[in-house]
Amino acid sequence: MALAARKSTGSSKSTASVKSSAPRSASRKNSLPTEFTRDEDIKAYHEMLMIRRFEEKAGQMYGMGLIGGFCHLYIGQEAVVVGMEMAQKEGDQVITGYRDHGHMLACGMDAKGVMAELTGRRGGLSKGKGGSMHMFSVEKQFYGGHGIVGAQVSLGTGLAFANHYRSNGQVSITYFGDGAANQGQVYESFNMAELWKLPVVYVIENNRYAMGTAVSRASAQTDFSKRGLSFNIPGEQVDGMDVRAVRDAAERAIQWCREGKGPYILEMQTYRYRGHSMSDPAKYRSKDEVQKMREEHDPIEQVRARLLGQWKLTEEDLKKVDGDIREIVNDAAEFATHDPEPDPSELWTDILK
Ligand SMILES: Cc1ncc(C[n+]2csc(CCOP(=O)(O)OP(=O)(O)O)c2C)c(N)n1
Ligand SMILES: [Mg+2]
Repeated sequence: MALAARKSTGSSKSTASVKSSAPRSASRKNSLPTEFTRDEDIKAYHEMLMIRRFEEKAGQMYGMGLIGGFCHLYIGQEAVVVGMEMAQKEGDQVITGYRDHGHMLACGMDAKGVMAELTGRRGGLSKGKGGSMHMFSVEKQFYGGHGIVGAQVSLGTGLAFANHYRSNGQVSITYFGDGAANQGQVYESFNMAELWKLPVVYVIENNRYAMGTAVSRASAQTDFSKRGLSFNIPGEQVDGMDVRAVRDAAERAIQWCREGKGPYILEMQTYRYRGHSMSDPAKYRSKDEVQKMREEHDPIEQVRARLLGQWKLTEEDLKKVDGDIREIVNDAAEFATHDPEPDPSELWTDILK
């Protein structure tokens, strides 16, 4: 959908004034995000709920001992990846860290393949040899799944370099966390990206914690939209719990990149409801803090309220959507439970010799 056709633009704050030609903040500050159409709200609801139910099921299966190793759930952050995806075009690449199941589902990767990878089965997207943090799909332009904090930032910049070199009009959507934003290679990447005007949107998912460390305890500059200032990279703070604000900001950022103006930073202000990983009891924050976010800012509940109020869908309609999603997730879980493990001979394939 064309940016120009929209009534209003986002509820985000911008530090983009570092460049005279960059989008400016004043007109957007405190303004309402562009309304979704009925179909867009239904799509956003479906996609976010799909991620949530998938993650809940993955959490259960982990508890049952069916998933081993690390498993980082994305519950609470769904609006970020779904809003970004709504502004992308086919061919744009996505790369992220280890909290990656939502990104894969939003890219259109098969739920069965993702779940079977979590359980280490043959039908998993990495043939059961990668697990939660190591899945890729060239077909869907998803480049992982990276366990080394911040590593994907230089790789995502490399994807943008390839786009630039090939003049293919594609944009690299490179996600990383508030903790990763303090990594050195992030700034080497920023420098090169701006110097060579590479088409990369850096999406900083600020969920307020890096493992058990709150942002304020680890970061000298807690406004992550300003992290590109010294490189002249524009940035915005975005309400990452409102899928409409995310899509608005994503459209501005992606358009900026496609026009050849270089990289763009989006700080998505979001929240994870679960612990850092399945082994984290999350004692570094109060139950009230989590409860307040769930009750007042839940990204799915916001869309649900619009579907029932503004779009006059009924509880029955939504139950049906929920039922359809549960069926897809249950099928994926069933497959991931009964698909065989890889043959031992697979230990010697797909490795660098
Ligand atoms: C280079 C490196 N250092 C440390 C770790 C251990 N580690 C794993 S996740 C994490 C926190 C990252 O937090 P953040 O970037 O905010 O992402 P989030 O988990 O909140 O999505 C750390 C320190 C690692 N995996 N890689
Ligand atoms: Mg974090």
